[in-house]
Amino acid sequence: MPATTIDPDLLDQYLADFRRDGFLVVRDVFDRQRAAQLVEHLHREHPEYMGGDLTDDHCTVGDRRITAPLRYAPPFDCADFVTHPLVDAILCGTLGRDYVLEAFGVISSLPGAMEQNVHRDGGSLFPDSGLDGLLPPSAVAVAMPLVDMNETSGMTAFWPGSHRQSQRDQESPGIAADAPAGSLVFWDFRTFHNGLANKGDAARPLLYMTLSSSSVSLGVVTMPPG
Ligand SMILES: O=C(O)CCC(=O)C(=O)O
Repeated sequence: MPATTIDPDLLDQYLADFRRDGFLVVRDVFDRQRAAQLVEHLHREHPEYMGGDLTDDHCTVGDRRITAPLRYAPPFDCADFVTHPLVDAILCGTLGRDYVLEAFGVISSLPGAMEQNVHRDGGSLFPDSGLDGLLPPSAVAVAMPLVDMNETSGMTAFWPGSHRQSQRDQESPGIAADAPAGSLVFWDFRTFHNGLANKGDAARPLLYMTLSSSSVSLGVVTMPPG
């Protein structure tokens, strides 16, 4: 199991980096065996997301790149990921203590996937006001690469600071996260990013979840007691 104590100074540094850059990579949070076990589960339960014939239950997010929900039940009842103390601490520090889990699933770039369009996942609350860049995030994605993200399998590239900008600076290059299997990658929904090409011969799956601030989640109705 992952370590449960987090150095407060290190956590402050992570939160400062995330607020400044709009993304954060924490390497080697889970051991490689855990990531490999999840890859095995995907091959057995969902070969369609690992290069097999695709069914309807997925969303195409690029050339040979899909995202699909995973049923939160064995073998994908990943409490070690969803409730990991570091994940919780970073989400509490960015979205507030009562953040809401919105989605849980897999993003898979299949062998031969081309580079994905640069995009943001959303998260602009008042797009015409010019104020969005000043606000804290309304939603965050957390991903665990299940295989090494590298030049061959394809990394996720991020445009640091773009969560504060209305447009991306077209001249500046993205920063590619070469995160080993079992790392954690966090990004603010407003941060411009893309998945790079998968030049290898195996799928590159990311286990992921998205979370939102309870103040913007439309999925929860809070009734006053009584
Ligand atoms: O495949 C990746 O590395 C990123 C995927 C992505 O950004 C997305 O699906 O929104």
